[in-house]
Amino acid sequence: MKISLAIAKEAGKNAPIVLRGSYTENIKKAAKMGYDAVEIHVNDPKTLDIHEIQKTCEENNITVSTIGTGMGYTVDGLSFTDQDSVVRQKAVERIFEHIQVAKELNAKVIVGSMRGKVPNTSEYDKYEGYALDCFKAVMENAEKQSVIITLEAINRYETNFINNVYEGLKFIEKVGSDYLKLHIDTFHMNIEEKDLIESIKMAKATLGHVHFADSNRWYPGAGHLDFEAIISVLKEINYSGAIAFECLPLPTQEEAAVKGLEHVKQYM
Ligand code: LER
Ligand code: MN
Repeated sequence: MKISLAIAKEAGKNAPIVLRGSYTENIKKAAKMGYDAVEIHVNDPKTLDIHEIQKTCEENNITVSTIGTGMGYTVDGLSFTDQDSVVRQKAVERIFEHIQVAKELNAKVIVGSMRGKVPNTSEYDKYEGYALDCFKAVMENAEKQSVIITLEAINRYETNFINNVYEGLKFIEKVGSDYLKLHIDTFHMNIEEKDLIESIKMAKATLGHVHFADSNRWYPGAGHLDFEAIISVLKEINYSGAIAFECLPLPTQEEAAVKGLEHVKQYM
């Protein structure tokens, strides 16, 4: 399991992105701290200097685990459940662009916030259908490019659509692509799962990506989650993907990155 760190050029004060600023500077910083990988959060992937990122990664012996796409929703309002088919199409096209970049960086693409919300639960099937159509288009493209897409289960205060492992697995089954994997986030799981450990066992081979943040969304070790037990069950199910720290940059960006890694490393 590789340990990765969420980075972005710019992110909101309350966004769970640890290092903010120049991608290449933060890739170097993460490598120096001892991280194996970075998770690049970006709104428009066309703005990334792929060649520079590849070069910096090679020179610093670090990789890109994942591309975080949530800003497509939080900044540009693009989602797979939008009432407007033009917006849904734009959301799909944005993910196509992320897939292109991910292929070059040998990374996976996260679909979290961009799956959207169900605005009217009495029409749940209609909105789920919109999302299914979008995912099917995305997976056709991802399969051609051999890029894995990860669907993140997100807590009820951010979306009412796919909140837990069970719902994620059911949806992935409906899409029916081996390139679509489940993505868990310990912060969301602490709100939604009856038992984190049992839910990770349920995800098993379908698990494709993991976000670590503690119960308060600070770095691992700053809250009350049992990361020893979580890492132990990830090993038990033979999870071989990345664990990316997606947490608040508190008390400072550097302290969150260093202390979180120190806490988790003792259980690896
Ligand atoms: C994205 O990975 C996530 O966990 C969301 O809660 C972002 O706010
Ligand atoms: Mn997350």
